[in-house]
Amino acid sequence: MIWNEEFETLPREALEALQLKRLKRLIEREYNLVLPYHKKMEKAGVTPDDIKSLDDIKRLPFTTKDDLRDNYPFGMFTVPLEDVVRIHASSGTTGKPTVVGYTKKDIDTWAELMARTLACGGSTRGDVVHNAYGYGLFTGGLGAHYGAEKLGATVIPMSGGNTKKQIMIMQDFGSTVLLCTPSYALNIAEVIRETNVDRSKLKLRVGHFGAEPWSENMREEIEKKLNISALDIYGLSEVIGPGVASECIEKKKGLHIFEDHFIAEIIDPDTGEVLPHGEKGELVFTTITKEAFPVIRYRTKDITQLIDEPCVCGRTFYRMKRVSGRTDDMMIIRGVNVFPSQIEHVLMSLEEVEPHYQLIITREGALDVMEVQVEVNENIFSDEVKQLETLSKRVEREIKDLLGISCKVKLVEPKTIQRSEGKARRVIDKRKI
Ligand code: DLL
Repeated sequence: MIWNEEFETLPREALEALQLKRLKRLIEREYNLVLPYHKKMEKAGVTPDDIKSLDDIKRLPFTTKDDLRDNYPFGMFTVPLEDVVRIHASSGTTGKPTVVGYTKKDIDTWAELMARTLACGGSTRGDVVHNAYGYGLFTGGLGAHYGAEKLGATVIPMSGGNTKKQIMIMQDFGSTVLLCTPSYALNIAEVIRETNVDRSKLKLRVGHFGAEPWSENMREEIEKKLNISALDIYGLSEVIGPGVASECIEKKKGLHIFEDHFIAEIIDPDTGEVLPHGEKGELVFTTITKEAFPVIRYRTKDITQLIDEPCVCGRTFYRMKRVSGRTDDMMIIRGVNVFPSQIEHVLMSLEEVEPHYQLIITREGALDVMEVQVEVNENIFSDEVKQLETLSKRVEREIKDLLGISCKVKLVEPKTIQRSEGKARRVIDKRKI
């Protein structure tokens, strides 16, 4: 179901004309109102008058997390604080969080984007939306909440955690749509099984999962265990929060970017050069309708590629492939670039192991060592030691075949790896501690 036919199915040419008009207005505002942007543009030798076509976006300087940190907390806002009605922040791994602000109109835009996202899963006002994204400074909870209300659905503001209660509410209130991280969805599925809840008593139909990387295999696992359609949703607080891009239930292959509000580019993370559609690189966003905190060419560090083929759902927006990792997620193990998603891919293709894993990186002497800790399923764990040994050797071999590096595999008992209630922590890099 398409929520906003007028914009979501705009012919490409009209869409690009709209983007250009909005881009020009944005650059004008940033140049005149935000000192850090004025300085950056001055340094790059570009003024608002230089933006004559969409292609001219390449002339504009990038924005990075460091820019936001340098101007902490509100230095890059375009409006005075009295026009800001909401603040969110994303917790950085180190130091101060990244702070973002919204005007009343921004909140409306965001709600519209999340309503569209839910409509991508076929949801309507008749749905009961179980929102298990965390409420608070994180954009997931409130962002999804306002979108579900805008859709006219019935929202249950659960937030994360207390999984047994979540399941009871799902049964009693008849939740039809589940919103949470994919790792938490698996956690919920596991508790449903352990507590012998009759799956047929749940009305769940679809889930919108995001906020962390996940794989096709993990989608299959969630769909099978929860008996729902699992869709990928993407967003980041610096750009708006959830509601930047979403898969449609018709295709489930790539996420439509809401291009009437965001211009996406893919760049080579090393050179900053813009790459042609279809090539893999770092995703960059310019927000062309936000008021309080718009960003110009924000480097997300997320790795993906753009798909410019038409989609069966009728939306004309380009799609992005699922995010395969982040440029700063990449571990260098003995000189080889390794992304957690690659390991996940191997693990999820094996029936004997469960989708709960952690990667522990240490250094022994001058050598990096990666230990893959993964839970085995209950049947296997009670089997003979020899069988476990064979399995761990097999995992090691499959990882070696894919990545060309050796690692240690530690098969652990079911339920030993800490369960996630939000974003899962997959990597513990002890080399950095
Ligand atoms: O995670 C916003 C969000 C909430 C998105 C709920 C989807 C659902 P941040 O906390 O700022 O915002 O984290 C943003 O999370 O740059 C990606 O690295 C990662 N991420 C978000 N969605 C996906 C996804 C929210 N579908 C960062 N696949 C982003 C992979 C994702 N990574």
